[in-house]
Amino acid sequence: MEKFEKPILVTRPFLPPLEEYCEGLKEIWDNQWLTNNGPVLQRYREELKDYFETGNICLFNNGTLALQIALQGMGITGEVITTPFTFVATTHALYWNKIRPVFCDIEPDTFTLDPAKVEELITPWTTAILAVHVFGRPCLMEELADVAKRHNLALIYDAAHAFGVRVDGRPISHYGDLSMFSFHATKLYHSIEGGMLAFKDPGLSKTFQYLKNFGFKGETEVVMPGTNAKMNEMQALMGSLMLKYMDALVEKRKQIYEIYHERLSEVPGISFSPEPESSLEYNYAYLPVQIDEREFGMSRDALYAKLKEYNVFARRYFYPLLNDFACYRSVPVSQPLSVAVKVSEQIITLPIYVDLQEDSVHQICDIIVGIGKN
Ligand code: T4K
Repeated sequence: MEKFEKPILVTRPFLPPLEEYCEGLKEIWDNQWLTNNGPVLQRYREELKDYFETGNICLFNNGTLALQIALQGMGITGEVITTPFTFVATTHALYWNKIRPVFCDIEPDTFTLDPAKVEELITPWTTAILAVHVFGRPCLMEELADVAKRHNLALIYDAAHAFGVRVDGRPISHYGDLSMFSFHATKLYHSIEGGMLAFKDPGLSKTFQYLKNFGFKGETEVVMPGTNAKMNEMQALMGSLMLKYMDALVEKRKQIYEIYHERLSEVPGISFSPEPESSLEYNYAYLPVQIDEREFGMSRDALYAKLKEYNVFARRYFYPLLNDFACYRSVPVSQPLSVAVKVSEQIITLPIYVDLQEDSVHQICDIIVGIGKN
């Protein structure tokens, strides 16, 4: 088991050829237009409309602000049922809108909200479900839509990890009332930093435009107390260039996933989520595996620490659960979060990125198998 000479991180951003970005920068220099709905952003928005097969999209400078603005613009208040197994920004977006998060357990295959348990938590104050397609695996969308419909709740998806995912031949954003995508550098698709909302109700478009630009309508009228959440031209340029590489990026990630799967799925104590079904075009955004301490012979935390000795920097996404963070510890939890607790204690996300060489993936697998045996 050989130690890596240089650190292997959980992810590295893909970057298009520098010449392509420089070429695009020339245009931005010529335009002398850097942000505030510039021409590169306008063109990029059209490209994304095609990609997402909808006109109802809005771009932002990051995913967190996009989600905050989504909740504000949709008028969500009171209580929202959400998952504790996600990145902390999901719940922060609720909190910034003075909405009470109600943490609900997840189901064990996709690590997404358990629809039956969501239903148990509905109160007269519930206005929405905020579910997360964690690691890019779709939530149980049909069941969640059914619960939302029967109780007249908005169904909002944090699709930060789900760029490029399609279900039954349609972009994942076509499900639910609204989806938020993150284009952060650590995502398989990025615009350096960036975010996007895709939504059903075209009436929301204007509201989101106002909210991300200080509430301005024209030059002299401010119609609501907005914030500044605009995407700039350099971000839009990166996003636009990245789009044409998407298919190749997903294909490469799939190959990496397959090596890990082949090498590790039979190892006692290591489990993968079920293989994506044929109706799902998956993006291989992350590589989560669960470690059963008893069978593997070592806890997830011990493996995580041991891997570092070999210069492999896996991550424990998502541990701790959000309700265990100091700022959310006082939020009452009225349901045992048993599945979420178990997954959060067992999960480890292994390195996956386009520049990761196949030899390196094999080396990581050799290390893991070797560690498990000792
Ligand atoms: N909802 C969900 C479900 C999310 O996962 C996120 C973000 C959001 C909402 C909010 O969206 P944004 O507002 O971010 O658009 C990272 C990302 O910062 C965060 O965007 C992401 N989720 C989260 C899952 O991961 P950290 O604290 O783990 O990032 P960091 O700096 O430790 O980077 C991770 C690895 O990537 C490191 O090994 C270093 C490497 N890296 C990172 C950057 C930024 C690079 O090699 N190059 C880079 O440029 O949060």
